[in-house]
Amino acid sequence: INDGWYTELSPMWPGQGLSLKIKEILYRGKSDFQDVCVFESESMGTVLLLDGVIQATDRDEFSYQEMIAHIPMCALERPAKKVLVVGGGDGGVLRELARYPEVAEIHMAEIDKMVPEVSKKYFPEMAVGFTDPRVTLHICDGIKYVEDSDEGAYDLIIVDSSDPVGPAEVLFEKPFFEALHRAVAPGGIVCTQAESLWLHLDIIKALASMCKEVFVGGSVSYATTTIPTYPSGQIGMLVCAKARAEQGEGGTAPLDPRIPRQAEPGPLPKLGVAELQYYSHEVHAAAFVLPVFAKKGLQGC
Ligand code: AAT
Repeated sequence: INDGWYTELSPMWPGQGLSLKIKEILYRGKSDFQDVCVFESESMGTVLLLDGVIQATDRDEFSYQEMIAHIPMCALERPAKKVLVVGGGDGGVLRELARYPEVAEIHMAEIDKMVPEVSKKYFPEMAVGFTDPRVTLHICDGIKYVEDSDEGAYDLIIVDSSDPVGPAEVLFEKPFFEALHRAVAPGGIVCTQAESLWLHLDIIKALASMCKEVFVGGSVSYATTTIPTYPSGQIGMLVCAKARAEQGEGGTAPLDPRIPRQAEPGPLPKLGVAELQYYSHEVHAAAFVLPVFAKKGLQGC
């Protein structure tokens, strides 16, 4: 924070840093896990930082939150009934899941209780997700929560995690993915935040190969979205489908997540959830089409 400007610096994107002009700092605190800061920016609305890294801004959060929720939800063959969100303490992904009437239970495992508290105060449009009666919030380490879950307990698990420096480091390692694979039902999906093609092709490649080792008989695909306030303006997710239980013909073919199978979800006036702003079935299919350098870079993993 310098001369009224904030610059996002991290060893994960050396030599570059997005700058935003600050109107007013609204909150600065230190939780047991990270520095938490909220400021009003001149161009992007209210901004949430964890350890100095942008997690969400009013202006563009819908891109990431809609895509990480609706791509897997719409790719599933049957509507999800039980969903787990790991991380995601701002509530934005919960808001997106709330759009689906078929969902019966939404569990969240967020490590830091300060994130939902701050979000409820400064980001009402994201935190509205917490007011859905189907949501249960557990404050605990995501890996512990997933390891303690019953086998096949969830139709979908969304890992809305911060970058692999700090408390989220474990969420990028193999033991966590083995636990996720166990906790998701056959034919279900695990969808995790998977960083930027421009900056982290090596991380994505390693993550995708590891997921392929874990999701034997299933499928692993990278989907991309644009978002101006994440590093290099782009982020993606790995969509990992668990092999289906054998059920006769076609039962063993892995799910192709590029095909949307469930209807686009609508608004939810009761909770104050507006129309979708980014996701559509057209955008869903296009998200899996990668530029040549990325397709080449991820080949064979
Ligand atoms: N939807 C906003 C985007 C995020 S939030 C990431 C969340 O993951 C944070 O609330 C953080 O407290 C939580 N978190 C970190 N580690 C763990 C853990 N081990 N268990 C559970 N929750 C955890 C992601 C932004 C991506 C930024 C891209 N540069």
